[in-house]
Amino acid sequence: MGIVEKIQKLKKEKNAVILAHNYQLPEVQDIADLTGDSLGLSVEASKTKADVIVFCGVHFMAETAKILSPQKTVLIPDKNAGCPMADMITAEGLRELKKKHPKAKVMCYVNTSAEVKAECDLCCTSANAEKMVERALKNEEEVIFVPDKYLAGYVSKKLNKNFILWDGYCPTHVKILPGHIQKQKEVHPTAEVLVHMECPEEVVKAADHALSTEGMCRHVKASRKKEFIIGTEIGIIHRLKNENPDKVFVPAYDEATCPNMKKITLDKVLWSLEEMRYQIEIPDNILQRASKSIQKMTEYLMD
Ligand code: CIZ
Ligand code: SF4
Repeated sequence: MGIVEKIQKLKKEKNAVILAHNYQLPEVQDIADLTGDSLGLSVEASKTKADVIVFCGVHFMAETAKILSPQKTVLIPDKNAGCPMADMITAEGLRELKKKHPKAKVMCYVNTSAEVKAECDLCCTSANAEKMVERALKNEEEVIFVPDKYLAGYVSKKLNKNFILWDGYCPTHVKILPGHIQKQKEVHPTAEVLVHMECPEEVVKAADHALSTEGMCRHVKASRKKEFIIGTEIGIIHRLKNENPDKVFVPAYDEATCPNMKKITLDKVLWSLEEMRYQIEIPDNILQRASKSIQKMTEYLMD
């Protein structure tokens, strides 16, 4: 039996669902039941009757799945697949910042640990950050927005609202430079340029649209354009090509890869199901408080 068949067989035996983030290796995306962004995947998995969730992504994403499905066993196939951006802020560090701004409301990007989420009033994703600020925080005098200074800067500029920032960023997205985009535009003059909001401001300026990963997938499907320059982790191009076989995708910079996302391999997915490891455990008091910041977000997004 090949590795894919072994994974499928074990998945059935254990009543598991396999989730793959948009940045995962192509072969991992191909064996997943669902591909998407961290919140979308966690929400969908929580609606299933599966006993086990295998999260092919980084640690904070598997934690988010656990927060939304505390009854299920959540596995991450490599315990060292972390997110350097999420690791740039600790609960302790955030508590210090909150002490300096005791009246401020605190919003965290989903790219944070459960411990950090537990210190926040609200959570957001890149797909909904702008909407969240408009709906929940517009009239607040002081807002702390952590940890991504570029996502916060993007929303700040769009809505003309100041935030108290944290010096966090994604090491993969800062590799993409305006010069890379310029170069690709010269080779592909009719292509539309889509970049992630985690990119620095000069890169966003050089693009036609700044979007989340799900925003990119939706935009491309609806667009009449045939060619796209993609400024985010290159793993997403596999999904974009699958969903839009008639369109052409060019990475803005082909070395924009996230080494942590690439730690998940088919071998590790199989091992994870065989050994039921590594299980995500979150202390109950942290889980409850982190869950509140996610619940609040969901409430604000209801129309
Ligand atoms: O929340 C996610 O999945 C991330 C980190 C990015 C995105 O834009 O989907
Ligand atoms: Fe974290 Fe950046 Fe990797 Fe996403 S691409 S998991 S933000 S380091």
